[in-house]
Amino acid sequence: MTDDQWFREAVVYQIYPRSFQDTDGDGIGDVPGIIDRLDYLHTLGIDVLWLSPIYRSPQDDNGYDISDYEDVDPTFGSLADVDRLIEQAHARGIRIVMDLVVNHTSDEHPWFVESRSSKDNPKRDWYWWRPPRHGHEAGAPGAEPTNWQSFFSGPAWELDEATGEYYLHLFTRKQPDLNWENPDVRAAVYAMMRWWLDRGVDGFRMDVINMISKRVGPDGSLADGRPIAGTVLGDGTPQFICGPLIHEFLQEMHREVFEGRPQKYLTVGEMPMVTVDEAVLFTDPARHEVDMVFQFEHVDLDHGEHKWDRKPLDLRDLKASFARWQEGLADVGWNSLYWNNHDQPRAVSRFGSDAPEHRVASAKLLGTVLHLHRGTPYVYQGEELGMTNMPFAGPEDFQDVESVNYYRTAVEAGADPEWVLHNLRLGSRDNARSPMQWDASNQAGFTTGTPWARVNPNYPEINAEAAVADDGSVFHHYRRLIALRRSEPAVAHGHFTMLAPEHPTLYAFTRTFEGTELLVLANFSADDLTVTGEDVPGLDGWSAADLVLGNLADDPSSVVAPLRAWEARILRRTT
Ligand code: TEU
Repeated sequence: MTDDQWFREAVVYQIYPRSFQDTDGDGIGDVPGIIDRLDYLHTLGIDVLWLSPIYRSPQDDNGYDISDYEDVDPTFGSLADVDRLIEQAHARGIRIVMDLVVNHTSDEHPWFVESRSSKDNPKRDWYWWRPPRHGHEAGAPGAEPTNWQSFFSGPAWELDEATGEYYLHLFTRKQPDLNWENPDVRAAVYAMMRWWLDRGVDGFRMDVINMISKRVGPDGSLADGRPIAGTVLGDGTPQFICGPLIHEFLQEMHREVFEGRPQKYLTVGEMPMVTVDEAVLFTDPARHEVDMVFQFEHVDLDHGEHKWDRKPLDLRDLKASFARWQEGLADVGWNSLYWNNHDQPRAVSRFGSDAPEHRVASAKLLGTVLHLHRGTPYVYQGEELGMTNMPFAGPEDFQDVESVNYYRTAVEAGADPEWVLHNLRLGSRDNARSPMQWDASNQAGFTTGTPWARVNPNYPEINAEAAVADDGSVFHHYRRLIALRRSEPAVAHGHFTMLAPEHPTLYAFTRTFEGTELLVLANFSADDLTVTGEDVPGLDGWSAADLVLGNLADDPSSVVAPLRAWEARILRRTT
């Protein structure tokens, strides 16, 4: 491995600053809070911190709507705090990766304020402005320039009354899309990125970066849209997912921002709907685009007709998806690995079991399976504690703009409110955003004030202080998984082979590297599972003594002993 591939051996920890640690009592997490918790993160053993946005923002989408890229929002602290964070993280060997949100800005960003001020403003073309649809009056139903639906409900176009034109917003109306075809926009973004690198950050997680190149024109199909009971909007995604100039833009970004610097930075592109074939192109080191992408296939498998319509997950589909990505990026490119982030419900409640008797084992099993795939694993704050989904009572418990909009539009369109609520409980992003549970004290040690989002009432039991003190906790299992990655090169570099793809509850695979073979066996169920030589060819060549890490208190007596409820084993042998 060359130095510029260091990210392959790294484990990244995602912080959602708003919910991580508050220090000033305003109920919102802040940068000094992150600094206070660096020792905890160092104990866990992670290499990189990715911070969700802390830039100046009206917080319409919790900071993914940025009004000043080169300043810190006062709720999170100051630039001086970030400098201190960088310094103190680096002192512990931890790198800092910032969120880069440049598909859109806030509508309060000075660029947009200027752009909307008049049709002939020099920055007019920095965003996507269009007159009403031909033959329609501005503001009339259906007058939007295209029928595209926003990701957060409703049309993707908003009328600006003053100039009579519409601007494009794929997300909320307070997140207008930048026009990347304008070279001045690109130059401004690159300059901002260099400014952060000069401050000492170690890379970027790039928000919806595969949407920056668009064909703003054709209507979307109605049938393939993301229907929310009764909507008549269309699916614009074919026009802006991995659009025509996307590779050109990313290569230019690499040249203008990263090339020629003494350090290899980490770049990860968040790419909804990206395919394996596209991901190979994006992550081929020879093409100089990004190191890895966040793809969504595995977290969309339990979606029905649309994101909100959930269906039970079939483990065979999950394995088929992972196997396809492992194989697709085996020779060229690289995978990112995640169960969780700030947009996804909690993994243990979704892919494991949050029933009290299974929570710890299934959370460890999920970590085991994920970290043993080939790719760079991401841990989302609280995942290492087995934090669960929230017990939401009613619609008033939801705060996220996506959830709030969905509830309103779906109920307005005639959907049964109980059904909508049920969908939100399972799928709302608010599940991931409840405050980090540090200890059993008031508000879980997150804040001395009133937390911006409710703390999960299970914090007296599920919290970091208890987990660190308990050698059998999910935390220590994650710590061991990360340590194993350090001591065993097959974890980062081994060749991946999926076994028993058709088995409904067994997740089994091998990793092989320079004479070492790892075998991972995981029981995705609460029933005992007997693994046979048919599932795992050559099973009797393995012995219980090969066990390097299990997830239950007592190790199995033999390798053929049935896997118990949510049991996961990592075995190792040399040939
Ligand atoms: O998310 C992009 C995205 O398309 C989804 O994951 C999404 O936000 C949602 O869950 C769709 O159902 C990124 C950020 O991660 C997210 O927090 C932002 O809201 C969004 O972009 C806009 O910046």
